[in-house]
Amino acid sequence: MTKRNVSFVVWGVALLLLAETWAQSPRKKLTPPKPPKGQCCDEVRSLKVQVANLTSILEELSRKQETDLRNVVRQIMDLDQQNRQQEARVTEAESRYSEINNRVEIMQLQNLQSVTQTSSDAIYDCASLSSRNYKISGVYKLPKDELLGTPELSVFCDMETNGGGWTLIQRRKIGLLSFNRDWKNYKSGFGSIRGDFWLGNDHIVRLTRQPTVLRIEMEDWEGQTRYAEYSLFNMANELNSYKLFIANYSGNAGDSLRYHNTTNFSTINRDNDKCVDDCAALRKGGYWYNCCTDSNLNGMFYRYGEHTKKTDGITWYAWHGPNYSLKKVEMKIRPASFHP
Ligand SMILES: *[C@@H]1O[C@H](CO)[C@@H](O)[C@H](O)[C@H]1NC(C)=O
Ligand SMILES: *[C@@H]1O[C@H](CO)[C@@H](O)[C@H](O)[C@H]1NC(C)=O
Ligand SMILES: *[C@@H]1O[C@H](CO)[C@@H](O)[C@H](O)[C@H]1NC(C)=O
Ligand SMILES: *[C@@H]1O[C@H](CO)[C@@H](O)[C@H](O)[C@H]1NC(C)=O
Ligand SMILES: *[C@@H]1O[C@H](CO)[C@@H](O)[C@H](O)[C@H]1NC(C)=O
Ligand SMILES: [Ca+2]
Repeated sequence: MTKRNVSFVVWGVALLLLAETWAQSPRKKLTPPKPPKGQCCDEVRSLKVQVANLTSILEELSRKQETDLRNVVRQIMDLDQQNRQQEARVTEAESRYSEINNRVEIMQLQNLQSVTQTSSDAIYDCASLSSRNYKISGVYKLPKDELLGTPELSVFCDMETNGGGWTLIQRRKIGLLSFNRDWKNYKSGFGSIRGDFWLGNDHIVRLTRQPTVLRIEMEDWEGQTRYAEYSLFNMANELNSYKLFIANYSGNAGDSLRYHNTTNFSTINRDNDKCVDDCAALRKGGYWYNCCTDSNLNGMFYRYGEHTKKTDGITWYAWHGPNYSLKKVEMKIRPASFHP
């Protein structure tokens, strides 16, 4: 397009020169009929104007080309910057990834070193993780520890409530999982660590070998929350039927575990309660049944509308009586020696 314009201009200039020589020539010997004098000079003037016009068009064109070029350069620079930003984002993601990797490696390293560690150094529970500055609530993997004879265990840590360092041993909130299970199930644990679960009696026994605090948090269907805390919580081993020992209640839910103090654990297939009835079968859970309940945190989950009709629900008598099944429960433990 530009080339054509240039040749147009060249053609115009040639025409102008031709016209000028023709106009300046004193002897007009041209064969075509002579144009009148005025017409000739008008034509030259018009050609001059045209040339000037063409020149200005040409200048404008080159100016336009320059701005076009500048725009292209700017676009390239923009793209380059975007590219650099994207690269920075990738680098950031990579560094985060490697940070997580480092954490995993540290855990593995600690796992390897655990044989030579004293038990106070070991990653033993969520409290030890909290002391090592892991302050985000969520799922953690406790490495196995030869010295303590503990296998690898996934736990959910509450790192926020009242200073954090809590290892969850139970949660009810979704309601799809049955808690009406047998001795073996309660012994090794069941459910999903982010949802509803029982950590397992053997794991709980192991985690409570040192003086331990138990905290129970509850929510009702009206959205209110209450808690009960026992500054001493202990569970005997399987040989002693996972007998419960609790002391020193505090909280605002009322003390509905005291009635279960010093009773053995019962399940649907193991009646260890202090009653002629079979409480585990009546209350449809695994628990430290007396005769039978003042609370039943592993009972049936009932949804809103059904939650006040039965006596085998998730109950805490001191708060809502024997016929009110709670919406949410969490049981969590931490060493009595823990200092946030
Ligand atoms: C100059 O060119 C423009 C268009 O490019 C045209 O509109 C204008 O009439 C021209 N002027 C003369 C004197 O030829
Ligand atoms: C609790 O279990 C132990 C053994 O596991 C047994 O000796 C004891 O009698 C049981 N206590 C009750 C009240 O059933
Ligand atoms: C549970 O029983 C033990 C032993 O009898 C007792 O020392 C403790 O105070 C009791 N706990 C509660 C909350 O009553
Ligand atoms: C009982 O609990 C209170 C406060 O929770 C605490 O100060 C006290 O030391 C506890 N007593 C025992 C024997 O654990
Ligand atoms: C709870 O329900 C049972 C039967 O479903 C009933 O006999 C009892 O009176 C109820 N108790 C309360 C406190 O509502
Ligand atoms: Ca019985």
